[in-house]
Amino acid sequence: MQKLKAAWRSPSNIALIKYWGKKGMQVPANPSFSMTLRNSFTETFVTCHHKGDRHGIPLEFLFDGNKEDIFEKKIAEYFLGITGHLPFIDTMAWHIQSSNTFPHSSGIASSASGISALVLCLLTIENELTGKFTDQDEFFKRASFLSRLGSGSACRSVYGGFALWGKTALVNDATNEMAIPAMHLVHENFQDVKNAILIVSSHKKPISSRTGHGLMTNHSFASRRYLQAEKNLESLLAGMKEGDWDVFVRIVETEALSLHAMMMTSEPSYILMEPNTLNIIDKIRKFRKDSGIPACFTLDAGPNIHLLYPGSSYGEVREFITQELLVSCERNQWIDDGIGEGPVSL
Ligand code: 2P0
Repeated sequence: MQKLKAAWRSPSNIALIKYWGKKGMQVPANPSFSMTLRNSFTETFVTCHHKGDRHGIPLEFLFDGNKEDIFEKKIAEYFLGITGHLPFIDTMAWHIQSSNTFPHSSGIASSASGISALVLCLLTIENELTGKFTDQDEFFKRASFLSRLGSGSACRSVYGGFALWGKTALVNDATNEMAIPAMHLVHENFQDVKNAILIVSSHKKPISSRTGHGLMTNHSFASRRYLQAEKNLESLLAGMKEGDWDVFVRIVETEALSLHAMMMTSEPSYILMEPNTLNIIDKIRKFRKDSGIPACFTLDAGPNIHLLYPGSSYGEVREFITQELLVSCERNQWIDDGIGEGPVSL
């Protein structure tokens, strides 16, 4: 029986303008803008063969070599949801192996890298099956579209540098359907942004992102928040086009705190930041004032800090991290990351 194989490495991304709230089938309530990472990625190896007369979609999923039932169920549901787009899924039996470079349970979300790596494998297999090798642009557009259906933020991981997802009058070809690459929209001052991920806690968060997005539906501040995100995107893009780090710092920090403000004012309310999240934020602001280095923080849906800064200040910031920030990190854990070039076929 013929076996087909595909393998991809795909990175995680950190949103600078946050996607928080959606309408219908993974349609974002506001546009988001992200930076694709270099060192935090998932590697996925997929093999499949014709399932014969077996029912359903036979599927086995291993994470770090171990069977993972919860992920397996999620992938099975996702596969069912996209068979309309990729009908061959339903004719095959699947074996999927995945691993992440970022430490297991470091509190770093893996859906963006995990889903995008899986989708890229599926599309490679589709190409093998049909013998039609779509051009690169089409391939990645489709990858972004299908990733979005699995996890919104995953659609942005398909592109290196910066990516923009969601319709906005600010950029002509921006769409809710998929992300578009956005490196060309920014000044060369932002070609080498570094991201130190400071692990404040690796515990499982009490409220999933899916639930959090859902709580935006009846949120008192939702419509204002969506307007704010659009306005912040406008300011950020204008600042980044000019190479202005001061604008970058101001908008990126506002976005991070607005995201968490939405969580704290949801009904029911919840808090994902921890005391050490605030300790680190204070120290970063003080460091910026004292050193003049435009280092700033952003947050994902969790307590960990993403410290963003220009690559030209790597030495000073590294010293700041080891001298002042690691005491506030769980088991001194941090990840030395930065802007990356996007997925790679293995
Ligand atoms: C983002 N986050 O823009 C925002 C900001 C986290 C904080 O989107 O329900 O896993 O799978 O579409 O993408 C995390 O939620 O949510 C997220 P689904 P996702 O990155």
